[in-house]
Amino acid sequence: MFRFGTMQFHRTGLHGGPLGLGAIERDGIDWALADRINRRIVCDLAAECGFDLAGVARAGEAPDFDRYRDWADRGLAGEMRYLTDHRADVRASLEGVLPGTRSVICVGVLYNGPEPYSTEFSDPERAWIARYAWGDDYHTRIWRMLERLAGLLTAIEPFAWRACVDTAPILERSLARQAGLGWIGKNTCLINQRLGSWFFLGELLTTLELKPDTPPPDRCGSCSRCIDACPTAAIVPSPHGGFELDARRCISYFTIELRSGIPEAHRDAVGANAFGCDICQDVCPWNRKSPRTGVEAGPEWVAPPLERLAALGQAEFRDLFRGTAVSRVKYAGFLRNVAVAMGNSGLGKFREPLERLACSEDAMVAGHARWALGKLKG
Ligand code: B12
Ligand code: SF4
Ligand code: SF4
Repeated sequence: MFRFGTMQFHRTGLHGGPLGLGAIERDGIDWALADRINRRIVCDLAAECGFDLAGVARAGEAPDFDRYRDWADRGLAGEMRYLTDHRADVRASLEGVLPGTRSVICVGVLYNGPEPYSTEFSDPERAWIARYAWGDDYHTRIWRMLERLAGLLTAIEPFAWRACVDTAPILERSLARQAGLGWIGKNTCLINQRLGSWFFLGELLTTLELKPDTPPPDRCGSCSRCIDACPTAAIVPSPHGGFELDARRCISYFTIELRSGIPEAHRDAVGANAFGCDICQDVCPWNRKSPRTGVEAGPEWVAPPLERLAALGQAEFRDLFRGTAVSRVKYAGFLRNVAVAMGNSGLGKFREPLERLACSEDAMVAGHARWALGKLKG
C-alpha cells in the first residue's frame, strides 16, 4: 500500500517539475488508503480540482476518425489547415500524442454566466462576443486544473500523462462522448443532460488502465431548433448519419478562424457577431435550465458598443484582449468583423467610424468597411 509518509513520487508527465507530497496534504484529502487509482478516485479528485464533469474513455483506435477524415477530405474545414494537413491523421490514434496512452480522463468546465443569451439582445448599436470568450483564456485555466489533477493522481500511483485543451490533434468531442460526458447534438456540440452545452472540454491522456464509462443516448429527438435558427444554414446532414457542420458557412469560423475576407454572400447573416457565434446553443432546449456559474463577466464583454470597438487602436486592442480567446482573431480580423456588424446594423451614425476604417492601410479592413458603408440607411 502506498503511504505518503514514506515515499516521494515524481511527476512522470511531459510538463513541469517534481511534485512533492505537500500538494496532497494541502488539499486536505486523505487518499492514503487508496491502493491504486480507479475511476471513482479520478472523478472525486476531478471535482476537487473544480471540474464540473469527468469521465473516462478507453484509448485505442479513434472510433469516429473515419467521419473526421471524410469531413476534412470533403473540404468542410475551409481554410483551417491545422485540421487538414499532416496533423489530420494524427487523430486516428492517441499514440502520436502520448505513446502508451491507455485511458483518457475527459473533463468539462461550465462557462454559463448569469448574462442573457445573444438571441435575447437586439440593440443595433452593440456587437456580440461569444460567451466562451468572456474573460481569461480558458486554455490556460483548464490546463492548470488538469495539471493539478495529474499531480494529485501521480502522488497515488506514478504514470505518464499529457494534458490537452484544444491544444493537441485529438477528437475532443468524440472522446468526451465515449467518456459519458454527453451526446453530440445536431448542432455538433457535446450536450450533457444536466449541464447543457455551455462547457469547455479538456483531457488528461494517461498510461493508466481505468474502467471506461459508456456513452449516453442521443437526446435531440425530433428537435431541429438549432438547424432552423442557424443564420447561415451551416448545420447539414452528414453522409455518416446525423448532422455535421459545414465550417465554410459557420459564423464562428468566419469571425474567429478565417484570415481572409468574409464571403459577401454570408456577410448579412453574420449580424452583430464580432467574435464567434452562440445562436445554435442559445436556442437549444437543453440550455434552458443549464446551471449558471455565478461568475459575472465584466461590462466590456457583454454586448460591447460597436463604436468603442471600431475606435480601438492596435495597442489598445492588444491590451484589452491580452490573455483572452479574442486575441486569436488579431487586430485586422477583429476590425473586419466590427465593420460587418456595423453595416448590418444599418445605422447612419456609423458612417463616420466606417469611413475611417475604409481608409485603413489593411486592404481587407478597408474593403469590408466600404461594403458596410453601402448598407447604411440615409
Ligand atoms: C475546429 C473547431 C471549431 C470549428 C469547427 C467546429 C465543428 N463543429 O467542427 C469552428 C471554428 C466553426 C468552431 C466553432 C465553435 N467551437 Co470549436 N473547436 C474546434 C476544434 C479545435 C476541432 C473540432 C473538430 O475536429 N471538428 C471536426 C468535426 C468533424 O469534428 P467534431 O465536431 O469534433 O465531431 C467528431 C465527433 O464529435 C464525432 N461525431 C460527430 N457527430 C457525430 C454523430 C454521431 C451519431 C456519432 C456517433 C459521432 C459523431 O465524429 C466527428 C469526427 O470525429 C475543437 C477542439 C478539438 N480538438 O476537438 C473545438 C471545440 C469543438 N469548440 C468548442 C466551442 C466552445 C466552439 C463554439 C461554441 C465557439 C463559439 N461560441 O463560437 C463554436 C460552436 C460551433 C458548432 N456548432 O460547433 C468546444 C466545444 C465544447 C462542447 N460542449 O461541445 C471545443 C471542444 C473546444 C474545447 N476544448 O472546449 N470550432
Ligand atoms: S455557431 Fe452560429 S453559424 Fe455556426 S452553426 Fe451555430 S448558429 Fe450556425
Ligand atoms: S437545438 Fe434541438 S436538435 Fe439542436 S442540439 Fe439542441 S436538442 Fe439537439
